[in-house]
Amino acid sequence: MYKLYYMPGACSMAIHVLLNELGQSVTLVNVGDPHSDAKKELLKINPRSQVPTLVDDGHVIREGAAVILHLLQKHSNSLLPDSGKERATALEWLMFANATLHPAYARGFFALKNFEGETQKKVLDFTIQHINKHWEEVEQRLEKSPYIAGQQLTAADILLTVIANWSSYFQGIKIGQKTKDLFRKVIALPSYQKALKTEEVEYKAAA
Ligand SMILES: N[C@@H](CCC(=O)N[C@@H](CS)C(=O)NCC(=O)O)C(=O)O
Repeated sequence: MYKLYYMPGACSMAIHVLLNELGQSVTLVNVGDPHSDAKKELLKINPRSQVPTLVDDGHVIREGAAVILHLLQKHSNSLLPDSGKERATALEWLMFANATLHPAYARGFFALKNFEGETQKKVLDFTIQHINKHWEEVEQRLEKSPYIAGQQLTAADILLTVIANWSSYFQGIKIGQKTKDLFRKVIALPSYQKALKTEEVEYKAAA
């Protein structure tokens, strides 16, 4: 039995969708309120107090990429090719989402929280330029294949779709049409719809 510490719409949503996709039942713990008992409980098992944090039968797994790989290895699925160049490509895009695109948005959130006025504007302009370059790269890639890693849906598509929905916190993020087509396909999955409903999140990035 799984327990997932999550915040509505955060990167933990990719794990939530994945668990649904894999047909696994999960106890969800919302740590969106920083003063809640749930957040204190999370701090006890994750010193960074971040989501996603997954508890798998008493074993705590932190870091989204580690959680995704753990679940994909454990349950039968087609969300990560088994071997070869296809697997390498799917992993590359998963890590791009987790370790390049996610931190780029995180810098934007950091600027919104910690800077004001002209300084905030400068940091945000710079950050949004970077985010837009990343989305351009995604768009170019999707001109060649229907999914980010090729012909089949992989976990990378799910994580990209989750991250894109943070764009409404910022002004000036540009996402191409092929990329939005991908988001529409991903959010149409019953597993994604269920997660949106449970977390009470509206999907805005495909519009
Ligand atoms: N490297 C971590 C980053 C996780 C992360 O930044 N999570 C955010 C939400 S998307 C979070 O928990 N933010 C609250 C905080 O850092 O206190 C991972 O991939 O799991």
